[in-house]
Amino acid sequence: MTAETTPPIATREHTVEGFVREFLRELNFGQGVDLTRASVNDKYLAMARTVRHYLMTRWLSTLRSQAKLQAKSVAYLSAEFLLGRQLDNALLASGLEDIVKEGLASLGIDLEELRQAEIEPGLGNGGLGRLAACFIDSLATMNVPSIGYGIRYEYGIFKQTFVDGWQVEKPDDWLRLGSPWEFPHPEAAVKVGFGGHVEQYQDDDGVVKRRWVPGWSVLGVPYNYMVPGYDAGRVNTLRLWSARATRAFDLEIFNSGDYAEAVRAQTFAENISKVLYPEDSTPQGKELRLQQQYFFVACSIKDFVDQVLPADFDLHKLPDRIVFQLNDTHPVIAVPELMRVLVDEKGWEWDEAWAVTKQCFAYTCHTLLPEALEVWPVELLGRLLPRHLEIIYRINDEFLAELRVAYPNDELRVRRMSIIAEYPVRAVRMAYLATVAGTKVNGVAELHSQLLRDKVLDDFAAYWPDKFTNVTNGVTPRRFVKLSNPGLSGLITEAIGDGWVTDLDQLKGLEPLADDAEFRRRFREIKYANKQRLAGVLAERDNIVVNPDTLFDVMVKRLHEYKRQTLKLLHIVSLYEKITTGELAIGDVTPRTFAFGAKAAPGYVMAKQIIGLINAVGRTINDDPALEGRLRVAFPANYNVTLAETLIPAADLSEQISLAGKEASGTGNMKFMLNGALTIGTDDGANVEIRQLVGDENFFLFGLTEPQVAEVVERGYHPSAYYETNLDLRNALDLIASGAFSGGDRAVFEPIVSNLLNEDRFLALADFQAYVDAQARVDAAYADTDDWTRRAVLNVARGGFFSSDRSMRDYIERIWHTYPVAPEA
Ligand code: 26V
Repeated sequence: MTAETTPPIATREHTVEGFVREFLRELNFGQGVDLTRASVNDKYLAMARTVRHYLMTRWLSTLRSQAKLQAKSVAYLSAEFLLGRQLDNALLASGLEDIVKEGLASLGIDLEELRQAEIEPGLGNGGLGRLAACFIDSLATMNVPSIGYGIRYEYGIFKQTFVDGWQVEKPDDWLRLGSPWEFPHPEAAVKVGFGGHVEQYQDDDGVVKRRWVPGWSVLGVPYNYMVPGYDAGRVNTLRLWSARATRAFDLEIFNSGDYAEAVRAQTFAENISKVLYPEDSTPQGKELRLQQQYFFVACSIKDFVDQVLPADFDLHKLPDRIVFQLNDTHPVIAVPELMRVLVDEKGWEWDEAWAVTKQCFAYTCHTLLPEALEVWPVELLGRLLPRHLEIIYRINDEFLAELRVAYPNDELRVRRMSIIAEYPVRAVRMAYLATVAGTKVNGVAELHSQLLRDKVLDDFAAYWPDKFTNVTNGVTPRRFVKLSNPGLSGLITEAIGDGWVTDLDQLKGLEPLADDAEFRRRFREIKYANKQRLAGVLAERDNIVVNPDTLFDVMVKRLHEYKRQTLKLLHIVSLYEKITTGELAIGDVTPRTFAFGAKAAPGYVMAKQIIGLINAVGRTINDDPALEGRLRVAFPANYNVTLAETLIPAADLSEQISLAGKEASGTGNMKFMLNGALTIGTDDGANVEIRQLVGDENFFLFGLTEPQVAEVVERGYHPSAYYETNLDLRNALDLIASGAFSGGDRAVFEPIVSNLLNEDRFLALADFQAYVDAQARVDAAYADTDDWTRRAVLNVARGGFFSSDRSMRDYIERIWHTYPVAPEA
């Protein structure tokens, strides 16, 4: 279309009056209520839709310029996007905060109340899902053409409640009050097949070919979400798929007259996007999970090829137009799916299709735990996706043939590298498939990438050294500093201007201010106010009382043995034990609030036990008058993005205490640093880089290093030896075993104690003394309040590297080779 014939896009008036008018229109005509009778939810929905309208012009012009320019895009394929609340982010991106506040106030409405009405979309488990959300925020802000593809789970990560201190899960019905941020497009639904068989046939030229005849199919309905960049950049799209029964399903069964069966079939189809799997470390190998993976990936590829690309697009040029980034192995089935589309549907030769396919993918690995590496039994994959299994076999055959040429006398190595595992059952190793198909494979922090190369994927790194690279994770400063810490943001902006929000390296400019007493005083004041704010939230939300005058020592992350919440607990129990026995005078104890936030996978028995123990210890300590309130344990239930936004800015101390070599990166560690907490941590994941940047003197390092861990394990680890020789440790463990925290019942926490004494897979006992010593250094440092603040300022000043904008730049330069494209004015 020429400029003259390009249809106009509506705009909105950026004034208080304009906003009020739009808001009332939404309330009256959208919600169908009068202001005087409107519920909080009515007002929230009307306001959300109004704010959304203000972003629409940018969204439409982004889409328009993308259609016109056909610039190379990133498709971020992820089973999880842990978005957090949308309203604040949309207000920030649209620059409407002040207008909205004033406009609502003029109607007697409190913005804060409406903010609280939003239920966060918790469509992820933890770090991996939140990382995806940070990345799409950065891509939009940096004007990079991109689209996120994922699943619109009807139920996100479960809601955690505590009953007598034990975790009880409740469904997360996040859509119950309606979701104003999504745009459903049922008319654009795509069909996805499952099951059935593969048949052979002759094409018109008499060539023998194979094609898939699915046994059943479902529809994927796209729901679009705006991903607004900060400050007038692009508004990109996140497209989440929801499963529906096909019409054929309904009609067929309706015709057979079995109404109940028709409804059952519908339910069956819709189950696919019903619920997010809450296990984030031990894949259960569940059929429904594989259905989810194939479902969203098949929808996404079809969407991109049939809808996003112009009808006349030459698919041979696909690698110039798209890169599919595989967020862990969850979407890896996209590889055989693209092959199937090109070979079976488009009629390409195998080699031609493979040449294109292997240029279209890149793979990010997010773990090091062997048990977290996804493997799909051939039996299951063949039953659900028979054609894909054939394709995987052929990819593997050709790969192994290539290897036999490269390593003619090393059949052992060839077998090791096979995409198909033979033991304990024949199964497809998804990480290997991703590595074979991807142009690049990256880990998420320096140490992690190195361990991937040296251990997990060593054979592949030897064969393709250039394929492997590192991109250290990052977090979005918009949500995790600007929005969640307005006090600190204001102070920073006052000192160095507001460029840091999109160029976080500018925080460097704060460094000299670490030596400015007045700056430190104000910094401290802000931290104190954040603690007060948190205290208010915890009182209201969880009925938990905390004292802002104590050191806030915070550990928030999924509950997992490798992350070692028990190590922190042993420190707390040890302190308590010493106080009760009189070894330590209460007056000598640094007043601390030990905060935890953690969900355990519902089937992870040990993790749930640990939650029970943390709460039991907390109850005992919080109720013991002898402690004079100097020690408190605060474990608010249902830690989520929203709570993180008040917890992290209030922290003094960030606990990053995983066993070295186990935490791929961590991203909470970065959020704490940027909010002025000091880290106590092991040499693991991104902690390594944090410490390098902030300097040893501003980081409390402890514990075995990864090579030391490997050596200890190699020699044979005996946790009981630590129990025998370390009196403090023994006393702490004995106190737990005695039933002191379980009303005298010794059986309750026996499994935890005996696990630590006999197995202790993650060497908590080996690191106990080093950890306690590091905590003593924390106490000493904290005693000098002003110097602590100086170090906290340095943490902020040196944290710029951890912006997800920088991560995106790294992906763009080293993996994607895409370019920014600003939307049309
Ligand atoms: C695995 C599985 C297994 C099957 C069931 C569902 C499910 C869901 C998620 C996962 C992912 C586990 C890997 C993961 O979350 N890794 C984390 O990624 C963060 C971002 O890179 C990183 O900071 C954390 O260190 C890493 O543990």
